Amino acid sequence: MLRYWTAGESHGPALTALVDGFPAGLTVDYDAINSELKRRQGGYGRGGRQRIETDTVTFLSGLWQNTTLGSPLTLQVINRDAKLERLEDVERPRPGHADLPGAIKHLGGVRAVLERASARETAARVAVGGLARQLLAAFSIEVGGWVTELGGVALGDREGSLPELRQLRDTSEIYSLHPERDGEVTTLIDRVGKEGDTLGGVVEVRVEGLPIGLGTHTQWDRKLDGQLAQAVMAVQAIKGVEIGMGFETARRRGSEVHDPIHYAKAERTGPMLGFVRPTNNAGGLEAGMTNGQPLVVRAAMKPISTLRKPLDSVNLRTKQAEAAAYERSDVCAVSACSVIIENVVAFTVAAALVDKFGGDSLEEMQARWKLYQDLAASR
Ligand code: EPS
Repeated sequence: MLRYWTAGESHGPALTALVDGFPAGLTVDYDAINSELKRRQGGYGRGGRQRIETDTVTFLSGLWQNTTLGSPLTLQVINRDAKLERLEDVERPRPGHADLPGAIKHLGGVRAVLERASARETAARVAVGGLARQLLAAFSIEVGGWVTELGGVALGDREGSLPELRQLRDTSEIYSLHPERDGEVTTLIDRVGKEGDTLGGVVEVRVEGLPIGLGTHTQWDRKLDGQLAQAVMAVQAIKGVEIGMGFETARRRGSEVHDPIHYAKAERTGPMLGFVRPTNNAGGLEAGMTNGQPLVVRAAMKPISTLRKPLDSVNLRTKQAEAAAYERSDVCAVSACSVIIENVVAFTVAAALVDKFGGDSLEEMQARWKLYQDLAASR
């Protein structure tokens, strides 16, 4: 079983992740992980913290000569703004943040909660995803993510191969597939920021090259759609997750939703084993299993809850009405969110790959992948 946990506070010495069950034999490309970390720090609307940090990954365990050993990996991202010991507590909880429920739950202060609840923690998750996608790449599985909506401005999708779409996205300041509309959105972010407010949006992640049969229909907690929903929903500020046509399926008839099955003999050696589908409303998942089509996951991010023009709150000590606390923050982190969702989806898919093909070594996984493809094609 491939799994991970993270540890670390936003202004503590470092964020770490412990990855367990990663196969032996993968030579790690540090630059590829660091480039995901850098992208996570970017996007229009970020606050002052990103000018302080330069996130890079260090491995503290699990590698020998840059190659995975099959033993637990420890990944570390240093916090330059490691000022936790000097920071004061917060008395006026921010609506929408972990402040109020966390302080009551732990019978303590707000600082103790917000430091861990902070989205800074996602740097560790991106580092782990940056590693996981290297395992996926060894099976020619590719991942890409972008912003499809920001602050109510619908930007939408685009046709094209994943490398083309990623290249296009990288020319956009807000990581969308419509860089020609960046100006419209950055003007909106500037205006809302000046008004002391924040903006959310929708991000989309696509995974291509998946075989039929990752995940399972047999048990609820191993259904891949359920695992993806959990991983994505567990990212800070996410309020909704969709797979494929998602909520829109509820408004349509069955005949307009389900993807017909055709057979094309010429494609029988491809990933679909000849069972081609003219549409992909299922978003690559049927009954908790991949069906050979591209996986499509979307997530809705709420606006950041730290507002420069704060909402009503209550002083936890005096119980008097006061405005919520404001600390340096972002106006909009939807672009960063697209990087985070891309990487948590990559990890979840990599875990399903390890589940199907075994986790001891990359070499064994690749042999079992080939055996499975041959057996499935011979049916
Ligand atoms: C965050 C508050 C801000 C954000 C932070 C998330 O941090 P700071 O208080 O240090 O300015 O910048 O996001 C990051 C640090 C990051 O790297 O993404 C919060 O309260 O969630």
